[in-house]
Amino acid sequence: MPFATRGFSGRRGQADTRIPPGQTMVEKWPVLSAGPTPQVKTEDWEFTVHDETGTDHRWSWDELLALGVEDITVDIHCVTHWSKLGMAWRGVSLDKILQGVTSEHRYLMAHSYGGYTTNLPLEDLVGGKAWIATEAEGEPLHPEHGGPARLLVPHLYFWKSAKWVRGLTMMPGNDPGFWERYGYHIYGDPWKEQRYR
Ligand SMILES: Nc1nc2c(c(=O)[nH]1)N[C@H]1C(S)=C(S)[C@@H](COP(=O)(O)O)O[C@H]1N2
Ligand SMILES: [Mo]
Repeated sequence: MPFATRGFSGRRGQADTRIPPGQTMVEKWPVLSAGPTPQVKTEDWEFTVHDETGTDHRWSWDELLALGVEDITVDIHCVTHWSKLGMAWRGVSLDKILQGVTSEHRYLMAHSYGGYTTNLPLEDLVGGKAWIATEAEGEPLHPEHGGPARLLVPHLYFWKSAKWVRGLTMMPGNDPGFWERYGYHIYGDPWKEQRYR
């Protein structure tokens, strides 16, 4: 092969199995926000889970971190066709948040400071698949990337990873969130190219 060294084709071969169809790898991390960046201080930050009994489960910043943080290395895939591989994150597993919540409902709406919403099935937030991320690439999450805390649901397109997340509401049905109402796919599996409806 005159146009590719063995090293190049080897690297590409490895990356191909990690890049979903229609995606292109990026090195720099783009910022995509539908509105202005909310400025939320950790001392004011609060995370709330609302269930159908009317009970609110609340965590302050310190209470969140006291649940235990873990390091996660994952690939992220944006519906606008970029993927960033091997990102180092730190955060609290949503298993730790949701284990204390009893609900008959099987869907959730994630709510953000600033008003963004996105819907998710409960089964996609438990089982070691989703986190409240507080750090990325070795630094506290920058405000433009959702700091102080955002959802991290790397097996779905990145619009499901709500920045500036402030809570979850249990829902009986799979109601659409912000982008889903504008025609984004209700679920968003990057491996099935579930971009739009
Ligand atoms: N609150 C909030 N969360 C959001 C968004 C947003 O506009 N507001 N954009 C989503 C989209 S479409 C993407 S691709 C990612 C972008 O995250 P980044 O800016 O850290 O790359 O955040 C998602 N979460
Ligand atoms: Mo996106």
